[in-house]
Amino acid sequence: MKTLTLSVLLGLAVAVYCMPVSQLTEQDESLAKSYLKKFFNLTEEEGPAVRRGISPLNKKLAEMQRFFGLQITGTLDADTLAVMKKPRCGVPDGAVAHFSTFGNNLKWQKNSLTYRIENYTPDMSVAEVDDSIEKALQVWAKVTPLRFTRIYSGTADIMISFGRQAHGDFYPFDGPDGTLAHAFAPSDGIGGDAHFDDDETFTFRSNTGYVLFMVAAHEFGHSLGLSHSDDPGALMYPVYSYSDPDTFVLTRDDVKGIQSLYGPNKDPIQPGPTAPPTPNACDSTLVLDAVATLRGEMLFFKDRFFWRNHPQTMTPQQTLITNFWPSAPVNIDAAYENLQSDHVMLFKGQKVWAFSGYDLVRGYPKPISSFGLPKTVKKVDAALHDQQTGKTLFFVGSDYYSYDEVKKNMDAGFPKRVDETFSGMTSRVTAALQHRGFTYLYSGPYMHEYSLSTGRLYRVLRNNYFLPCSNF
Ligand SMILES: [Ca+2]
Ligand SMILES: [Ca+2]
Ligand SMILES: [Ca+2]
Ligand SMILES: [Zn+2]
Ligand SMILES: [Zn+2]
Repeated sequence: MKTLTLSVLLGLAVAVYCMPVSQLTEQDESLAKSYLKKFFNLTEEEGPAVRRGISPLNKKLAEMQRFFGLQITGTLDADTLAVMKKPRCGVPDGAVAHFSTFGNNLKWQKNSLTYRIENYTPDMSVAEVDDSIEKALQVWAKVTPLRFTRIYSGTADIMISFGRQAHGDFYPFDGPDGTLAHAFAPSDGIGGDAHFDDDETFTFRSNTGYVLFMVAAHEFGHSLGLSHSDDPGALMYPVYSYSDPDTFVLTRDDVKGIQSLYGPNKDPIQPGPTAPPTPNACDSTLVLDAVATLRGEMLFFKDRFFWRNHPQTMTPQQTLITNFWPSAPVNIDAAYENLQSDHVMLFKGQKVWAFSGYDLVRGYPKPISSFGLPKTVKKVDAALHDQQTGKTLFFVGSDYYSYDEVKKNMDAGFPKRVDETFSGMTSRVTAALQHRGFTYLYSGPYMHEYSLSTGRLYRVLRNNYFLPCSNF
């Protein structure tokens, strides 16, 4: 880690906020230490502690927090611990960067590579494993001149095996969860090989257990010379997230990474689709899908992602929606926090999902007609929960509805026209939020600040008012 960036980061480490979680235990601290040793090269004897009592541990914590886009405190807080507990790849995280390679131009000096599946997991059929591995290699073959040939005996460039705990290299696995797999950078011998932790439950395509295709596609990125990316949308992000294998596409970050080593695919085949870029808070034309609060934080939804922002710190942290709520929809229409039930509600099409913490509430998803919205309403554009009255407003086109969360029914006299209540709001409301007594209606890249009780418009602001651009 560069010393220059470090001193800047530590300067930011003043405001520490606490999530409503229990105290850190000794177990948490030893978990953090072993995590940093494994993935961020923390060593016990890293020279004398720097002035002002900054220990190597704090330094490594800051490095890890920066990599994952967490608030950089240099101390072990609840958010940091939560990331450390997520299932992930066993390869260490390198320097902070978008796609990165292992350095020294560690790549194969040939485009024709062989692979061999040495053994199988009992979790899946042989045909399913073969198919997952083949498809995972094709992910990379599609965008490069690399071609893969399977062999059934002898030594292949990429030897693929399942094992548990100590399995013949110096990197024993850790039982269920934690590390899912690891792979070695291109070279002779163990180079290029990929090992999967058979204490995990691998699956072909279900979202319970780990999809072997996803884990393998990531590991083969390492087998070909890619290191980890800090782009939370990238395949080479170190934390596992579920994706449907049938619709999976590489992000531009992954494609740029692998093509920096091998160049593009020269075969005259149609270029496959690539994932849209990860939304950027610095994009002044950004139109958010939905905005909501969550226990004092703000959530800004866009595509497969959301940013979390604690108003006191203003350091938005971007993550995949499914990393937080594995059963949640993506590209949502609207969201709000129900303070009465402590649920976060996510809307997509004619369905609504309710989450309590990380968990889907029983009985959800439900149809949006369960709120009493007419069946003709195909989707909700935005939802706003009013803390004062306990009412939730649903914006649909140029109209809005008012739902009473206590009585659990729609208020009479609705729908009303939006501009009847909110002066000047003649365009579609795309997202809505209440904060410190003000009501914010988003429309396109703008945000309108209102008093809900009088309907008076105070200010028109850019989308990034609460979501500051933080490319530094
Ligand atoms: Ca090898
Ligand atoms: Ca494991
Ligand atoms: Ca919306
Ligand atoms: Zn990895
Ligand atoms: Zn291994």
